[in-house]
Amino acid sequence: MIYCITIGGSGMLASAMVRRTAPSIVILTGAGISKESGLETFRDPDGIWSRVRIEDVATPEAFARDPALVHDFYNARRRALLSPAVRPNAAHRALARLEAAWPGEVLVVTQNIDDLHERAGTRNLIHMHGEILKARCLACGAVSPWRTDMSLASVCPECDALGRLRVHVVWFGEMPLEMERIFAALETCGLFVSIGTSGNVYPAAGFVEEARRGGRAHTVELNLEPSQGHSLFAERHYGPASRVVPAFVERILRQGWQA
Ligand code: BV8
Repeated sequence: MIYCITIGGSGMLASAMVRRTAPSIVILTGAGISKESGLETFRDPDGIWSRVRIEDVATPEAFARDPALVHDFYNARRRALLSPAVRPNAAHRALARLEAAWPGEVLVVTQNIDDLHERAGTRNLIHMHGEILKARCLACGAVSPWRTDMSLASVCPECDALGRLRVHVVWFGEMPLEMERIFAALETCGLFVSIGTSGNVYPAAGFVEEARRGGRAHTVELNLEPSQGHSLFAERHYGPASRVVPAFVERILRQGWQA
């Protein structure tokens, strides 16, 4: 089945040539989409896991053992994200354009804890691994905005508990967020696109198989290089996200895709 729409110069939908309501699109992103904005990836040769061990900074056990070390790890990444030089790149902006112009639903599911998708204009967004600019209180459970360094001296903005805050991210061994909503979207989507992820971390790495299981999704990988699960994708394009993603979005808006 071919899905094709034509978009008038005004960006409005000029004439729908789709044979049924426009299919939904699910887009999974990973650290690679933010690399050209100046943020580090994890498993590239110069990535974060080349310098620190997951077991020391990204598990609940690590936080229980040495909360100050874990706070320092995320404080450094939060400061990097808040640097004026770090801004959304052309790939983030292309996904926001796709959401605005596509007549069906577009859902971005990001493994990233940065806010670059929001700052580029994406609205329909799930941070399945949490957000570094939020704090979660272990005393009252509140999740609050947090843009400064966090430590054992930090106070919960909701309940005033001292030293009971953790960064609002999903560590290894913890359940990612909004999984039911994600699986429901994967089951019914017509297009699943994976961008800037090495396909090492589950359950995100298994999403392409979930999308294929629904039977109707066309699956696409856009990455710098083939990921662990590259052979599971029906279509693959490699290169920097800031080049490959805008080109793909313009093609989809112009001529749809061959499922
Ligand atoms: C869970 C924290 C269950 C925040 C992160 C099978 C099923 C389920 C679980 C497992 C399973 N097998 C193993 C597990 C356990 C584990 C896991 O997957 N381990 C791996 C290492 C084997 N999974 C979990 O623990 C998950 N939890 O399953 O819970 C459960 C059940 C019941 C009850 C309770 C729990 C939790 C996983 C989340 C962990 N937290 N981060 C933070 O600090 O950021 S994961 C971490 O990896 C980040 O979130 C990151 O986003 C994620 C994935 O990494 P990528 O984004 O892919 O980044 P990477 O560097 O690897 O790759 C970058 C890619 O970009 C590369 O391919 C590169 O080529 C490309 N690239 C580079 N530059 C560019 C580019 N592409 C385009 N343009 C460029 N310029």
